[in-house]
Amino acid sequence: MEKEQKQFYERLEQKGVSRRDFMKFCTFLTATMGLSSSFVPKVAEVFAAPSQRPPVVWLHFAECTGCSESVLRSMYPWIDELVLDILSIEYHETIMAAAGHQAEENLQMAMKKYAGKFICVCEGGVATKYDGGWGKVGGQTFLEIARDVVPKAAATITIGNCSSFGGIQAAAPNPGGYVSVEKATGVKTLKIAGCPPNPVNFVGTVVNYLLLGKLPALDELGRPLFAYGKTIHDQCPRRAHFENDEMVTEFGSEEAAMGYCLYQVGCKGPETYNNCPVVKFNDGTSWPVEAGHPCIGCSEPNFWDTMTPFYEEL
Ligand code: FSX
Ligand code: SF4
Ligand code: F3S
Repeated sequence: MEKEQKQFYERLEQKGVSRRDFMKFCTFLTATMGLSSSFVPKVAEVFAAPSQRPPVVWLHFAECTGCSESVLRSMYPWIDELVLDILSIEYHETIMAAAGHQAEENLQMAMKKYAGKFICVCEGGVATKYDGGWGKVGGQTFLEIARDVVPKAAATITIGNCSSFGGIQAAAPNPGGYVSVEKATGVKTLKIAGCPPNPVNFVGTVVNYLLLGKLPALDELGRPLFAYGKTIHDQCPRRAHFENDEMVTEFGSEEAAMGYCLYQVGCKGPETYNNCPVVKFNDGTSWPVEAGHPCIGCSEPNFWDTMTPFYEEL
């Protein structure tokens, strides 16, 4: 174990990440997960000396791949390595080396070998009209793949609004009959909502599972409470302006420059559950409202229909 940890820290250092940077990240992740700081060393251990690497089958349906991109690229430049270190990714169309028949064989083999034991991660909505004819991978429809793979998993995590709630392809008039993975398969899923979702919330969910042996507590929609327990509005640094009726009524105005509340230009923060104001994106750089853009409600079901027009007051 000690040797393994030493090697882990050496690997990080080679990437220019000090032990201090890593511990800072673990502290941040532990706080995001809603655990006390006494868990920080244990969280670090999950990465540095993983006692198990759960097999993962990662499926793509109808989506923009922004979810994978957000996990694999934008956060800490080295987080992709951590994620790939603690999970044993058996199948992932975006990052696996295999292609064609070989890739499909990998999927079949993983499903057989780890039946009832693997974690399924899904991105994208599933077309149901015309026998699922609107979306195929390797000659099989999304619908067939989802119904084949998801029921065999120990648990399914739907990452992003598309797999969790249907997403943009399910927006009216929804010609392909797109639905969430849960609706397509009848299997309850854990939902890392958002378009794109925050990678920290995915990593937090996985670490929770490895550390405590169970998935985190969920809200009634299936979103982890640690991440989706409060509204954007309740955590927003512009909230005092809202209370004082200091409103932006036009983009590019003096009020906008002063960082006033974006409610009147369409902010959906009061009806959106997510932790963006606290966790932020891109290594804690910023998030929509901080950048001067109203929240469009991207972690809520059917937000393309229910939260539009985006620039009109709720
Ligand atoms: Fe959807 Fe994800 Fe938005 Fe894109 O996989 S939630 S369109 S960020 O890519 O599914
Ligand atoms: Fe609420 Fe949006 Fe105003 Fe922030 S900017 S206080 S989330 S309405
Ligand atoms: Fe989405 Fe609103 Fe956060 S648009 S990224 S939930 S601020």
